[in-house]
Amino acid sequence: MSDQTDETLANLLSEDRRFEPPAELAAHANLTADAYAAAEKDREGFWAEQAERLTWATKWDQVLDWSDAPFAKWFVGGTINAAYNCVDRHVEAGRGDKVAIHWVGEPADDKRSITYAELQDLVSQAANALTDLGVATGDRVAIYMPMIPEAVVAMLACARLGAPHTVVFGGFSADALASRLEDCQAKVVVTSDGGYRRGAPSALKPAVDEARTKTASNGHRVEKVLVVRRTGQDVAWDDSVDVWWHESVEKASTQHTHEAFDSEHPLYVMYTSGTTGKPKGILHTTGGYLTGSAYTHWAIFDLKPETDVYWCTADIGWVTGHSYIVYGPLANGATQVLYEGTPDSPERGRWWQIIEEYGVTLFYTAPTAIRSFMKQGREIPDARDLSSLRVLGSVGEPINPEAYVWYRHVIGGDETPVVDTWWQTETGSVMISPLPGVTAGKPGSAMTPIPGVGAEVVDDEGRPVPNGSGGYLVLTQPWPSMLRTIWGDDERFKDTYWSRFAKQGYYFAGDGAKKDADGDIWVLGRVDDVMNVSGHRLSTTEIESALVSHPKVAESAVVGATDADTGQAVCAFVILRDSAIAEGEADEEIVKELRAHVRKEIGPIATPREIMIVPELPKTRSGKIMRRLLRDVAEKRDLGDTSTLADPAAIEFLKSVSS
Ligand code: 6R9
Repeated sequence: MSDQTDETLANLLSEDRRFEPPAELAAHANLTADAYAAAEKDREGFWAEQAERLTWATKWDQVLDWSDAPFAKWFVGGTINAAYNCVDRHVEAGRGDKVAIHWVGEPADDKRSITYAELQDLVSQAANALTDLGVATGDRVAIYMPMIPEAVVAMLACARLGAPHTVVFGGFSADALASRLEDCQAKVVVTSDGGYRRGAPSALKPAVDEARTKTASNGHRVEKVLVVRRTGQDVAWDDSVDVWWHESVEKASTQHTHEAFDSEHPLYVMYTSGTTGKPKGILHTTGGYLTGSAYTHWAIFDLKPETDVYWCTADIGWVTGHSYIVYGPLANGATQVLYEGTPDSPERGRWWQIIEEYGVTLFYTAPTAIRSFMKQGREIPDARDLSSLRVLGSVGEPINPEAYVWYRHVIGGDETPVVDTWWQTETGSVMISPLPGVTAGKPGSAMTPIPGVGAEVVDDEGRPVPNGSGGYLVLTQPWPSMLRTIWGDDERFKDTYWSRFAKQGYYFAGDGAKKDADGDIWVLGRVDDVMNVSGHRLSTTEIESALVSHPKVAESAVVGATDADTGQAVCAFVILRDSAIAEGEADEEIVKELRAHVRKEIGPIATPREIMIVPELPKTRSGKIMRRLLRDVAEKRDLGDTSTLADPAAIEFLKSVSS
């Protein structure tokens, strides 16, 4: 990729706005510029210092054992309990009355604030109840729940028992659940009767029943299902398996003596989709993972636990919910908002109302959400007082410069730094990000690896590319929160991440990236998102950014479709802003305008062959655009029977393009 057509990146890289950290934030920043050099000089010493922010039962003898690379051991010989670190120790330190979780249910008057002392009781009760159900250290427990406090409690109860959890996103189908239950041989499932979605109860328990039947026919028996009553809807019940939460957990003792586990004891398995085949069970262990999530949450959000109110809008079914709702913030003793619902229910300004009501200071969300708010117009957030905010975070995909600037300007009152955080399920915690009190942010760039992390952009041979060029994003040094393996498949672990640059010993992230003239990193998206048009390499992200920089466009997705003439051709799907729709201009006119706009912004080579105006884009549950489906549409492939598609939004989308 080193010969990437540089002029095609001009749009992104000519973005020259810089945002210095606010003086007040810089003056009191948790992490300062000297941390980079300190970590560079003594990386293991730096990570050992970060591990000191946790409470260990036994201190480690060795920071890192990399002798069996790529199988890492961090804080070797140390013992620790993750749940104790996230809950009990704050109570012991006299902070039991501090709110851990301001839970906001979807029905507007459904809320509950839980202190650390209350959380300690709840987690102890759940640990006792799970023990009664036969869960022992090392057993796997699946969690399939809506965003209710019991989900966090269940995760921490598992951690307390040393029983690795696997949280399966509540929007996944019974089949997806079944394959995960089987892969990790889960003994118990924690679920609820249902959850609320846009004002209506939506069932969860039937999917668990179905998945259980399915796994049984494949020879795996789920022994018990623990069920929270959330919506009160009718559920099928099997007395030999099903147990109500309110009849077990809520009746259990609040006294529970925790045990300390080896630093490398498995904490959880999180399934993530691979490029092909079955999902990969990413394994995270205890001491290193907790060190990484706590350190990064403290450093990147500049967390001041006494005064900040933090809110991450992710679902706990994703890694972001694990590291930045559960483990990082709670290990740091933060106060945070946990929200059950969608951004636009019961009204489009619900998120901003919550920020105003709880005085949220640190906010973490995804570019896809930001772009949908841009689409609705600024009047909605403008109606609320968002002045409490002091750091805004972005995660999940590249953030277009336009979205970054809108986020900072409209949500952040033009004062708050935006931290664009690059990381993956596999990395466990953020690897590349600005530091809010140090970095002069550039819209669209994740900037540099944070202190302690080694990242590079390399060419096909694994050589660092010069500034101004593109290549593959790699991590050059082991880090504490790195995945330890793919559950049950060490070979796939080695093949997927460590074989591409085996000679150098680099971790291959699967993302393309570019270093700008200053050496700052711009993540361009998965390497499979890179198009090749007439021999020119074009990044989908870059063309999407150009489209979104047009005032009529709210969101866009670009794919490369096979083309007889050019190899691949650029096909764009575009969602218009509400204000543009209101003007009523004909689609053909807008398409013409947009083609000219891309040509001007990037160059003729990037001009889309086709632009389709659509009402929605098909997205995965974690908000990533389903590019394979878009490619099928762009290449006019017969999509066959679409009724097996799990996602109703995808089906809606397909209807809109076929009509
Ligand atoms: C945390 C999370 C990982 C993939 C990753 C990359 C994309 C995440 C990004 C970003 C550009 C960022 N990604 N953050 N791309 N800028 N700030 O999302 O984990 O679901 O495993 O996805 O997401 O492509 O490789 P996960």
